[in-house]
Amino acid sequence: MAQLTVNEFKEQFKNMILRLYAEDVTDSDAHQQFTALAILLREQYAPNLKETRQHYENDRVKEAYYFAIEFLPGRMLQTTMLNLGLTDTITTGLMDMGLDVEKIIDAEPDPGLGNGGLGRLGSEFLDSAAALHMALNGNGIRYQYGLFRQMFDNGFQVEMPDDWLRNGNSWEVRRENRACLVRFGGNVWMAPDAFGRLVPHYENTTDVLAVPYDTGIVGYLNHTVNTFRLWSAELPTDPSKTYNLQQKEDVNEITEILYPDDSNYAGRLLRLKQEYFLVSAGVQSIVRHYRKHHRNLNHMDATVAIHINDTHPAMAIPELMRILMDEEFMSWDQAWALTTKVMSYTNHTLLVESLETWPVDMVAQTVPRIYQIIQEIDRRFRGLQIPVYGEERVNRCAPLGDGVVRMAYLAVIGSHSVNGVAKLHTELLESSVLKDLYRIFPEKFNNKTNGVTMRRWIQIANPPLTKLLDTEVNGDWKHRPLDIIGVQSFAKDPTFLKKLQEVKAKNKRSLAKKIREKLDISVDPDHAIFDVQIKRLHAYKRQLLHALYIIDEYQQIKAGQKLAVPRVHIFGAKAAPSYYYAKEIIKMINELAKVINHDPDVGDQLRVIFVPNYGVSEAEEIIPAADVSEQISLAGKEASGTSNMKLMANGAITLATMDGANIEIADAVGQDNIVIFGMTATEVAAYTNYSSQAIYDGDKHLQKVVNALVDGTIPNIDREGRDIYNSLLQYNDEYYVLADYESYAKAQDKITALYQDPQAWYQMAAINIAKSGQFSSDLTIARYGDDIWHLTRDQFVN
Ligand code: F58
Repeated sequence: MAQLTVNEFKEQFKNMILRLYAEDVTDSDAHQQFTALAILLREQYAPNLKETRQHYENDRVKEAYYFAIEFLPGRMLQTTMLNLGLTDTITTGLMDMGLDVEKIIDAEPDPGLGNGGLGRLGSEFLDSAAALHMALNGNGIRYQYGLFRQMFDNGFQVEMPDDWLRNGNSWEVRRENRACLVRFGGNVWMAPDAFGRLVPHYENTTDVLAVPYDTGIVGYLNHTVNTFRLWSAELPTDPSKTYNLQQKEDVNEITEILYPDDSNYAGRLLRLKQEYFLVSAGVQSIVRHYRKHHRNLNHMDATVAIHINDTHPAMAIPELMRILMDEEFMSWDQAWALTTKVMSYTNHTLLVESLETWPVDMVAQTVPRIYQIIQEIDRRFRGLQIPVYGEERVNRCAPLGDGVVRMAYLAVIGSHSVNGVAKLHTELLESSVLKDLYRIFPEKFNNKTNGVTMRRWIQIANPPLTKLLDTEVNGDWKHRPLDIIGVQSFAKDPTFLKKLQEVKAKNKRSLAKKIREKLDISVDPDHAIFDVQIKRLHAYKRQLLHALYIIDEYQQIKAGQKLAVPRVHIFGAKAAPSYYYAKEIIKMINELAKVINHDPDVGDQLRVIFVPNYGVSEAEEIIPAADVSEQISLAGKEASGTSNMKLMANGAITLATMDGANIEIADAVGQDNIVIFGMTATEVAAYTNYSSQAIYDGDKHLQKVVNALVDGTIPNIDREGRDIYNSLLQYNDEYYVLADYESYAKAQDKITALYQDPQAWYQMAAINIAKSGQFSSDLTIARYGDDIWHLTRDQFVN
């Protein structure tokens, strides 16, 4: 691709504004400028997108398709400029024209097509795969409304619709010529066709047109541009059919909204339809593409891998079976052998209540042919395994049981690879959640610890750190994430540590400025510790534990003590709209914030900031400014976590339980460079006689902290305070908050002590940055490619 000069860019940009809006640049607004830029960039990479596709096709490159019910791409302007190597050219050009670059960046809507970590991980993988020349395609749903926009009204979470497509989406290309029909409902029966082959016959089905919208995923400074495909549901275009308004609404509804559930899966018919819609459209288009160059599908596994990200796309297994048998006339055995070679599955949760199940009646009615195939998978699984493993075990782990389809079991049985997302998580899958299937298929199980893309989380989010690393660190950390280890040699160099401290101070000041502008709260970036907990609001993640410590600090101040170091506690968290308890925690923290932030006794010592509408863009502002990374889930509950990795890479010190990937972070940085507290997963599992009341009764200090929930210390939370108090005492504190409190408070005190020695603190920060390379999603995706999908890739990664 020819590189643009600044002048060429300015010329092209002005022309683009003129062509799109019939206006001069000077009259255009930030949104128009963003749109013009996006289209200009798309034109820049279009030839590479075409060539990448042709290369994959002509050279029979194996391609993997990552199916996920959600993705969280984040804004794409900066990543695209970075990956094309155009950041400097474009920012210089825009500034020359007197335009406000930051405003243009902010004009891009942040597509909230996911709930949290799972969706974000999918997008990080797409970015990393393109960087490594790996042929990885994303397949998801083009929700018209993303995850709700969170606002606070009187401290309560209020959910507003996220109409992210209101002004169109400049990155995507609609490809109606690649649309497919997805069949729902009706009746199906098997009968011979004209050639005497047993095939399904359908009547009264509802057919939905799946239209793909493709977005290019640009590889970092290389020529690869992969495809991220989102499907939208529409009425079929068959002119012989007419549809009434209701039918039109029923179809549109399928891709209208993203379910805003973070972990408790909602067993709703519409969700089931979304799942089948995604996999049917996706698998059909893969098969059609493959068929362009092959006479049959017999060796499809040589060039196609399909990845099921959590169980939501698990019907890809029976869907591929359906196509292979009903349309390609393969035998069951041949189709099954091929399907299991093509499919692989990642599990993202240890919460048993989050494992997806669907009532068999619902599945039978919504996707009757798929249900027949699941029944046959179940029948054959039982027939094969009962003689070896006995009826009891096989009953426990068969795809059908208790009147439901158990999606995780279906996914394991129909895949050749099953992975967890952190070492502990994979071990716990093997020993508990999936233990029966692990016994039967041990060879399928493997671990792939999550990772994060340093391009977004360092290069884009943290320019001052990027500059420091560029000038001080040998090697090519931007291409070889492990090279960031070079920072380690400066960990005892006072000049370097001073520079690192300045980087952090700068980022804290810009966050403080934004907090003042947006929330009208002043925080002290120069003296306070910025203590950050950003993740979905869930009881197991224990934002409550963090809040109790803030109450503790507040009580100390009210008792006339002075905090040794001022603190700014920063939260970002959405609660599922139906998750009542989580919303009560939000209300409580907001009211606590109000009291503390306005109490003259507090002065500058303590602030509580609850950043509304936490998402990818908010994370990019908060993470570079964090001193402390709160990763305080009850051990054994968090599959991996990924904010832990983003925060350590930005030099925050992790305050953590031994859960998820925190354990691997602790191993990497060593016990001196992380602050660990609380029970281990093994201790939690063994703690069967837990009494939160006994802990409360035996600890006067803790009593005072917990009582603040109900004694009026925090106004306006009569109901919420009481409910939370009861969850801790009356309902025996399901997530062991009180059990871990003392240890947590001590760990927080340790943070305060460490922070008072800047040299020691920034030495820890330096080690964290140095060791963050191993958590790059470039490395993670390379392992998926090597071990699971068998893709080729650039060797240019450690
Ligand atoms: C998260 N899951 C895990 N689920 O909780 C986290 O530990 C892990 O790091 C991350 O996946 C990536 O592996 C998660 O984000 C969801 O958001 C689902 C969305 C669909 C409904 C069920 C929850």
